[in-house]
Amino acid sequence: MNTSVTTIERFIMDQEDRYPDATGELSNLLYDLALGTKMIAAAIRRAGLVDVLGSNHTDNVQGEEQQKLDVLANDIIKNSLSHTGRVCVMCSEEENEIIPVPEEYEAGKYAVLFDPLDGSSNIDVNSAVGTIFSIYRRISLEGRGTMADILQPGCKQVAAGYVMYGSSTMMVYTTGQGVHGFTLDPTIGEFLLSHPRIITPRVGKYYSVNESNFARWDRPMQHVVRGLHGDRPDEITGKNSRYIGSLVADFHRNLIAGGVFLYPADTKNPRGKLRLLYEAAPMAFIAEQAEGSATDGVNRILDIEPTGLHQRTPLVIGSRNDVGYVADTLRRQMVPSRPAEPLQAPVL
Ligand code: AHM
Ligand code: MG
Repeated sequence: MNTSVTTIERFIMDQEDRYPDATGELSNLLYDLALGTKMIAAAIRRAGLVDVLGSNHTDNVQGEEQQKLDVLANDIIKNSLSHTGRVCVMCSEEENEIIPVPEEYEAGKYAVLFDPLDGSSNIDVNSAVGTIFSIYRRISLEGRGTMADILQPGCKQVAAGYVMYGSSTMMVYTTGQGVHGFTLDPTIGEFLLSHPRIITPRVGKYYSVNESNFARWDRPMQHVVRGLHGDRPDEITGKNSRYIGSLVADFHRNLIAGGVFLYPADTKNPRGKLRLLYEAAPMAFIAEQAEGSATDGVNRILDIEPTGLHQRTPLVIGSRNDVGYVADTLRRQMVPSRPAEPLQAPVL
């Protein structure tokens, strides 16, 4: 048995010790999030049993009404953060408006944005889902936080991370000092350092995209994906396809093994499907810190100035050379003098 392990708490504290001016608030905030996500992990573990344990399909063993897991996860994260005095405002993919911390609690210096349970449609089939979070320093000067504290470009994030509830539960985060991964040891209930300083391969093995949207993409995007299939060996070596439909799981696999994830705009989602603030920006911060990159096809994701809480964006993210291939190819294919290729069914 290995008796020398690094808990997430010790790791966060050790990192902070390197900064003499650090007050410890960000460290504690990360630890609050780690605690909240452990509660979500515990709820997910029992998800398949809820109907078995509930007495009448609506009540659980304590007689409380069952909540949908994404609502439960949302409440857990809010409750983990609101009373701490470290946060002035929150905002969640599950809620329409910003969530200022309640008046009875002190307002702190951070704004926290989160997607409490991303990919929740996968829960029913026991596939991986995740929580994504993003932290900004407040820019308002006093009181409860405001919309301005939330609507900041991704390059201003002070921390971002995700927790993946998969075959094991993992937390991966960055504070701008590299990307570090922790695996939850369920026997002791602690996240232990398992993946220090993650660097994503410059060229990946995988591409990840929902191919059922192929006919809804524009021609440049179809050209790109044909290249990823291996149809244009003069441009790029073909890759292997992997797609779960759960951003955290798709991103995590590509982060570790190398690859590119795409959720482009299509005729059904003309601005893309994924949300800039809760999904694209935090993942882009992690990708860049792991030496990968992220773009909407034209702009670096971290440079986009948000204009709305639930703004969507196309997303191309992962291994740096692969994201570069996609962006360069889109740029070349957009040149109006080049005739568009005839629309063909994909070669699968
Ligand atoms: P959600 O926030 O409603 O869960 O939707 C986001 C999810 C992502 O996890 C995933 O990348 C994407 O939707 C999958 O979409 P699709 O089913 O269209 O491929
Ligand atoms: Mg989501």
